[in-house]
Amino acid sequence: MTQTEIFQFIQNDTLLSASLWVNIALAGLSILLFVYMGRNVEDPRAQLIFVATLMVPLVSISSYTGLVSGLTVTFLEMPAGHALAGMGAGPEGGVFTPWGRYLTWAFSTPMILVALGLLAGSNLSKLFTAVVADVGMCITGLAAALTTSSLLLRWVWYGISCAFFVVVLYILLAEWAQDAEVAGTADIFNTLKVLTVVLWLGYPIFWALGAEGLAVLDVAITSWAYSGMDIIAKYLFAFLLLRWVVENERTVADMASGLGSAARGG
Ligand code: RET
Repeated sequence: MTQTEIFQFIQNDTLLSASLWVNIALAGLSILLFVYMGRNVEDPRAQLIFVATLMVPLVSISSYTGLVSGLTVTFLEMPAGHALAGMGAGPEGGVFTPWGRYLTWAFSTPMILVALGLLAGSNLSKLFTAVVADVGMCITGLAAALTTSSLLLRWVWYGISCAFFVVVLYILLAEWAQDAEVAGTADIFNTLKVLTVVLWLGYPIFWALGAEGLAVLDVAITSWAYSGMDIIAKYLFAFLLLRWVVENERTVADMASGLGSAARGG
């Protein structure tokens, strides 16, 4: 199947293409809004939180442009035992695999964690661990989506990805929640933590239920599920975080940073 054919396949499915275009539009608006919101931020730490957060819609607009154009989408024949196996590859058969989504998560989600870690006053060890585990989660999730030789191995990749995810959850829920108390940012951190943990749990659930997993949900519904979660986990999340940073720049500037004391922990 050529890229043009894939592009046309997506355009012909209004529900599917709308799930992608909506995010391109919202990411574009978010970029403009966030640049405007951050125009007077002067503290370097607050600026770093801003830059990390601004990267989220920038990666997102790139990700969705790749998907909508057909560049980062393919149709894969599923291994024996999969609910959609034996359909061949192509628009009439094969499973719609938006692999660009999983790839670009490896660039966007670490930015979310950097922003959260800075907000919580994380030390460098925890920040590094969270980011590396998160990239591991995304890349092994990509491997799960692209493995076509064995159904078992698709789910083995899925399991490895979940193991990385547990590390991220632990740092968010246990380590950074405590750090944020010390840093005096617990209120906003806890709001964003709950938003993040609840929404991020949705991604592996929808992957498992979607066409690439157990095939309970069809392609357009799965795509909308991710797009809807993205809207809240990225743009709403970023907006809440940046609004708080603008209003509390002094608190951010005065935060005792653990970043320089990785070896000592704490
Ligand atoms: C996969 C499948 C394999 C198991 C796990 C997954 C988790 C994905 C997550 C994605 C979060 C994405 C966000 C994107 C916004 O930019 C890869 C679906 C655990 C948590 C927040």
